[in-house]
Amino acid sequence: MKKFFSIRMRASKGGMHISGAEGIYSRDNLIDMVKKYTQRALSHEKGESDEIYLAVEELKESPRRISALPLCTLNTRNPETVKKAAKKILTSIGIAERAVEEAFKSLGIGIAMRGAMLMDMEGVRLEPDLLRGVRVTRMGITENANSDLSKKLSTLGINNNTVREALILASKVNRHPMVIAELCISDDPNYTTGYIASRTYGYIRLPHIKRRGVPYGGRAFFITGGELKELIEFLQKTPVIINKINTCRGIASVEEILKK
Ligand code: WAQ
Ligand code: MG
Repeated sequence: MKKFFSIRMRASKGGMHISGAEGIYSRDNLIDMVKKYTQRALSHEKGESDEIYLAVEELKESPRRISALPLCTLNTRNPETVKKAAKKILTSIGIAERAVEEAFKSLGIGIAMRGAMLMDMEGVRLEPDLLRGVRVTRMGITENANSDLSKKLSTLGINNNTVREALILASKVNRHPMVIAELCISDDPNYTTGYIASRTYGYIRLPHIKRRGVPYGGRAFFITGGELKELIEFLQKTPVIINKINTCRGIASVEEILKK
């Protein structure tokens, strides 16, 4: 069996978080990638990190290979239209309107969680640690899939780490049968595009989900059925690698998305 490694990096400056990233790599690429992650921590636009933590860990099971979710961007113009669109989309797959309300409310009160909230279809919080949430790790993308994705995103003018990494995370999360959908708002005050992801509709980017300058965000996973412990184990531990990219298309309206 070929050996795979998880590399996880987290960097800070004067105690302030600067950058975090991770991936799954074969033995052959390990040393190059450790160098790349170190460079990334040192040359971040937020400044040069003075503390860099790198975890390199051999995976004891071979990564599950999955396809990325298809991607599109919704034509939303402000937080109000995003909420409306999110309600239409999420209620169409069985999530209660009050659960969507609850998710937006919880993500908007400014509590910075390291991980995601887990919500049932009615909006009841289920994560064991309500302050920390559930942190998804051990995901990556193959070199071929990454260059295919970069090409497709470039034609849309959105080829950056933020989009690529969010798509990888969402593709892992929404792979699990207990996950019905995910709602995400970046915690970067200058990054105002969020997304909804689901197996039904794929990864839908939501421009202007928040106003510029808001320094918090978060993630909510809407879940149903099954064993919570097993889901959390999957999200935190099971290695998953994207080896195939789906269609990436430009701007769409809610109506076009719901037609699917
Ligand atoms: N697992 C679970 N939750 C996480 C993780 C993780 N690995 N990483 C971040 N979060 C939570 C945490 O509460 C963060 O505050 C919040 O999500 C936002 O994280 O296509 O950059 O890393 O243009 O700021 C969306 C891209 C970018 C949309 C999302 O999230 C697009 C983003 P951030
Ligand atoms: Mg962030």
